[in-house]
Amino acid sequence: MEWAFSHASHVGGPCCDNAEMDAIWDHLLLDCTLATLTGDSGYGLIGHGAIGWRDGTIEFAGPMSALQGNPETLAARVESMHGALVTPGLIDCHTHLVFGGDRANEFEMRLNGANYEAIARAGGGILSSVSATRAASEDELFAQSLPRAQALLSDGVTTLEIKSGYGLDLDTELKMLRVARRIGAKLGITVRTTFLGLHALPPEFRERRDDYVSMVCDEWLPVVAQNGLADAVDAFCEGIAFTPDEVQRYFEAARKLGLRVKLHADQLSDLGGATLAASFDGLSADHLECTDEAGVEAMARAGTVAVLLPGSYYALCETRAPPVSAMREHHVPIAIATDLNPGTSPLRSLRLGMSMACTLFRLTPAEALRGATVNAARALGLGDRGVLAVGQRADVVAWGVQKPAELAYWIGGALAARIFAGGSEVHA
Ligand code: DI6
Ligand code: FE
Repeated sequence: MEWAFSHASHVGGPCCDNAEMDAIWDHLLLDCTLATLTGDSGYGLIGHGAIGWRDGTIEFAGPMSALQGNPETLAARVESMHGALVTPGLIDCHTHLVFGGDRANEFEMRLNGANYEAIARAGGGILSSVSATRAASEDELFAQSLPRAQALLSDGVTTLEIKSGYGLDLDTELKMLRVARRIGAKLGITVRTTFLGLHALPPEFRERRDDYVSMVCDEWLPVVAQNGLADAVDAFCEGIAFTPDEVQRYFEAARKLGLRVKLHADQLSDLGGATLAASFDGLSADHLECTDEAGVEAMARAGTVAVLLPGSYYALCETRAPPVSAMREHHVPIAIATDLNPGTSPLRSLRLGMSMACTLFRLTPAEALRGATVNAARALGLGDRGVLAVGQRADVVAWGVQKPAELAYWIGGALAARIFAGGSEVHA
């Protein structure tokens, strides 16, 4: 088949403008190397591909040879990508990027011999971020957090999850969730919010654990739900945080309100967190360094996604990697996220997280890309994104590389050339 379209345009360059004609799509990208991520494994690669969308929804994703008619006339904007790799927008399904201050001092302390749990027990750690987050006004918190979201966006993230959990009083928790939503609106990307009420015991409840857990379950959760400020709930189940029994109470309260659950599970010790999350049909269990095979099997049965967080493993100089072979064997979907937080994972690039997942956890580059797209969408309960297919949201990234393995291969830097969210071009 012969076409009369010109190859004179280049990525980022001019394109033809058919706005006055009755083009069928808003935007059509030609000569793409499409990594569709459709199918059960691999990249779902289509060479010499094209992708077109209208009103924010993909209406064509396939080989150029399957386009009907002269491609130049099919959309209001038609551009050649000259073979560039095109993927779904990346999805960072676990972040804590709204917080006040930083904890670079603790990074220094750890490298001078202190350990993460000891710093936390001495009142530093999460509680030091709680003080800074409470002290910041809503506008200050927004101003401090926005550049972190922009950093993720600038290398291809078009959907991200943000947790509360550095407030630990109701007003500050709500402030964090509002700031998270505001970031999504400002950047034109999707922000999903998660209420992390059980993150650490606030200092004012040091002698009253049960009172704190009751208050979160019986008073705060209903307010968060009524205000529509959270898409899911999460807890930190760990020796330095909350017990499985406390988490169970909290999950029961969430379930009554119709909120899905996620869990920080088995990061530093095996408290059976993976099994607990699975028993509540959890969207995901995250970390999982210490999870045993029974936990992996429980996740497989429940369809709970394993979210691996190599940034915290790296920054804490951990040595026990999550049980990736067992996850593969039991067909547990694996997602990758940054865990962007001030204490254990100040990681501002999901693509760097994919690289770390390959080198530290031995994922293949295809598993890493699936982990930052299709499986990450599932970890957020989103069925409308994560693959390039007709009917999906037009969250689309064109990269300055041609081979999908390059996304995890290049360590750091920014490779995204063009970023579209819901069909509109978004810039960092
Ligand atoms: N996510 C968390 O919530 C904790 N660890 C993790 O990976 C604590 C984060 C922090 O120290 O602020
Ligand atoms: Fe986390």
